[in-house]
Amino acid sequence: MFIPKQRPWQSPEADVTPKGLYLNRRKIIASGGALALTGLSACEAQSDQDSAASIPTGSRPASGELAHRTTGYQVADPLTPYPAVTGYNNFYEFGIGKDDPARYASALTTAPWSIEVEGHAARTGRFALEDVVDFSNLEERIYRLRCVEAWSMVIPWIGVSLASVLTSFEPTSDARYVQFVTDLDRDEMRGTRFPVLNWPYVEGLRMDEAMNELAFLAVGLYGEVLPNQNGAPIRLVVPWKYGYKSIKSIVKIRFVSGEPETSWNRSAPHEYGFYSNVNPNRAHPRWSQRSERVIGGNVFARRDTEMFNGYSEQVAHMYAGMDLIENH
Ligand SMILES: Nc1nc2c(c(=O)[nH]1)N[C@H]1C(S)=C(S)[C@@H](COP(=O)(O)O)O[C@H]1N2
Ligand SMILES: [Mo]
Repeated sequence: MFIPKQRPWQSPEADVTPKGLYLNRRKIIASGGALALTGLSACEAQSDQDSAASIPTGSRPASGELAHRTTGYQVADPLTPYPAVTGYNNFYEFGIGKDDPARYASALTTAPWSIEVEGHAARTGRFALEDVVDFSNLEERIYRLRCVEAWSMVIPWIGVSLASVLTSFEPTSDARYVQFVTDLDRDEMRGTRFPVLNWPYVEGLRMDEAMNELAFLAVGLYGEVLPNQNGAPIRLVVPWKYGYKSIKSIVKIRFVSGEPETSWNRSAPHEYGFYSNVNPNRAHPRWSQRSERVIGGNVFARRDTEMFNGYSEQVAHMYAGMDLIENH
């Protein structure tokens, strides 16, 4: 069920609760204790926790811990160690080396941050990130990430379902696809001074894919605010597709009627299709996709790559009857 989001000016506590107390209150609610201390009724606290859609908090931490709840999204494999998750990255806006993002992405200004919403939806315009994501209602999801370069990680993301955010913009029936656009700042993103890709980085999903329960918008990982190299302040996570679909540092969301342009498809269409579902049966023209290198453990650690990265149960139905080699 979708509960329409309250606007900031409809939120009584936005103008009466001092920021410090407010943040503190969120922590207390998240830990499930000591409600009496805040002077709030249990009912108010409950509605904060239970609402399916975002109720903007008007605030988000700049760094450090993010209050969140755990969910059933787990995987059997061990988590990739934090230093690897935040030190071995692809974020070409900061350079093409795996350690360039960790080195240079700190230059990106992530607050204030706004997202422009365009196209076939009732609510369009520019929204502060705090009005798009409810930072008092975050969840953790442990997902596998499979890069098209044949390596993989297991990452504990924190964020909100993509469906909850997209629904809040009230897309119309003409919205058959959604496109996402990364920030482009030539001063802060040193890699964009080189024509490696046609900047800004763009990605897209079919609407049913975007509304799938697994599609996620991350604002954190390992219990903390998302490091810049991982796509701060907000990035997509689509665990059944190759990593490049999980676009970072999103500034624009467009509801469109036709298949939108995507950066890697535009750059090398025979190598990277629109769908980009993880598929061990379709080799990349230059290498096999049968197995993957497991990052963070033994340098020789490998595992077999699974169809849809192991998420067939949740996503295979969306591609029934489609030739997944042709529609790669
Ligand atoms: N804007 C943008 N998003 C991006 C990329 C990029 O270069 N620019 N790289 C993609 C690729 S190839 C991968 S594998 C993942 C890596 O995410 P991580 O560094 O958080 O593990 O981000 C994806 N999102
Ligand atoms: Mo990737």
